[in-house]
Amino acid sequence: MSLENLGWDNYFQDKFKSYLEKGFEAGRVVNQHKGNYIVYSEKGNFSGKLSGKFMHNADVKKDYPTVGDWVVIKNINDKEVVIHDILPRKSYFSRKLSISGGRKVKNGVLVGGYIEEQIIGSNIDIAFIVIGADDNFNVQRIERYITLVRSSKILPVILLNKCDLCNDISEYIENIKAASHDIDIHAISILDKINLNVFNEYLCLGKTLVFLGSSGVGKSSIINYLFGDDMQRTNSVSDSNKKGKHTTTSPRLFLHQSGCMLIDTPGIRELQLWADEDILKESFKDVYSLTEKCKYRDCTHKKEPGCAIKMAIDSGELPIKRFESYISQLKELKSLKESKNAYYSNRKNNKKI
Ligand SMILES: Nc1nc2c(ncn2[C@@H]2O[C@H](COP(=O)(O)OP(=O)(O)O)[C@@H](O)[C@H]2O)c(=O)[nH]1
Ligand SMILES: [Mg+2]
Ligand SMILES: [Zn+2]
Repeated sequence: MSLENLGWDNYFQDKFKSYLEKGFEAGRVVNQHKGNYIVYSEKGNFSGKLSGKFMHNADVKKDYPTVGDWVVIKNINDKEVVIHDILPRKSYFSRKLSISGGRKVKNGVLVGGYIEEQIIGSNIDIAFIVIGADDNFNVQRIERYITLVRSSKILPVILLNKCDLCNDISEYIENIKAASHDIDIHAISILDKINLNVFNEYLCLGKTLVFLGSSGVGKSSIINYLFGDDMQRTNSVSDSNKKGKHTTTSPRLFLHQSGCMLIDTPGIRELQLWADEDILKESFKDVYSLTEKCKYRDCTHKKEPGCAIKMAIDSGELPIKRFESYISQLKELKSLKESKNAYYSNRKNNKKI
């Protein structure tokens, strides 16, 4: 297995230079569970543990290796490696993890308590936001995933799965389009094998793709389909049920025969955003550009004269639900900013993140 097949490129080569001189090797984390890592390198698959120095310096969750990370390793034997460092992440996405301690829901936003940034995956090129064309369909959730992916500088692509369940998908597509604008949308059905050749254009050598979405939308079914009978051979550490199919308990990276890597994630029950509010200029470009047309710079879009938002809602140009999503995410991200300040200042050694 060459490093290029695992997604290695000039960026990582450059970051790795000083380690190479010291005799270290590079590997990619494909799975982790309670301090045990599975690492792929040119020499094969290894079980990895963190070095003592690494653990001493690590402070918050974000400092620890995550699925997709390139790590600096040394072999101890033909099965085990020690992980000494993480190469800087090219991209990663995280969610806010609320750790108990006085947290409560205020105006629909979780506030208070101790928070942490939890990285779900790193060094990713494309994120598939998977949605089911069924009762679980929820535009607000799609809007949250879009903000999350956009703020990670990863290319979002929307997959509307389970199209076999409805006769007319145009309404679904329209609702998604109003929330996603220029993002590519593909309607598919894994069950009835509809439109599954869309994957061909995304499965490219060295690229890392992640599947996101609520539990039950079909992420693992898509991965099972893409691997066909190769699943067992391709990833011997995969969780499997009795039928030999893979199920998901934690994010996990799989090597696909096309030379790309796929990360399956378990459904995120509580998708709390971790992003800067500026990202809404991208994920809510339509709403944001309207706010710039309001007569007053500090318009609250409630009853000011010359409010472009109000006019757009009245004329039907801007769905009120879309505006409400924008306001709710803005509120959430502003409140996150305050908690983040406390989070950063509490860090051991005041390390820079
Ligand atoms: N009707 C229909 N059901 C599907 C389709 N794809 C997946 N499912 C079903 O949806 C359920 C959840 O699928 P799974 O892949 O485990 O979802 P995940 O939680 O997102 O990984 C399973 O019972 C699948 O058989 C589809 O295209 N159409
Ligand atoms: Mg799954
Ligand atoms: Zn206004």
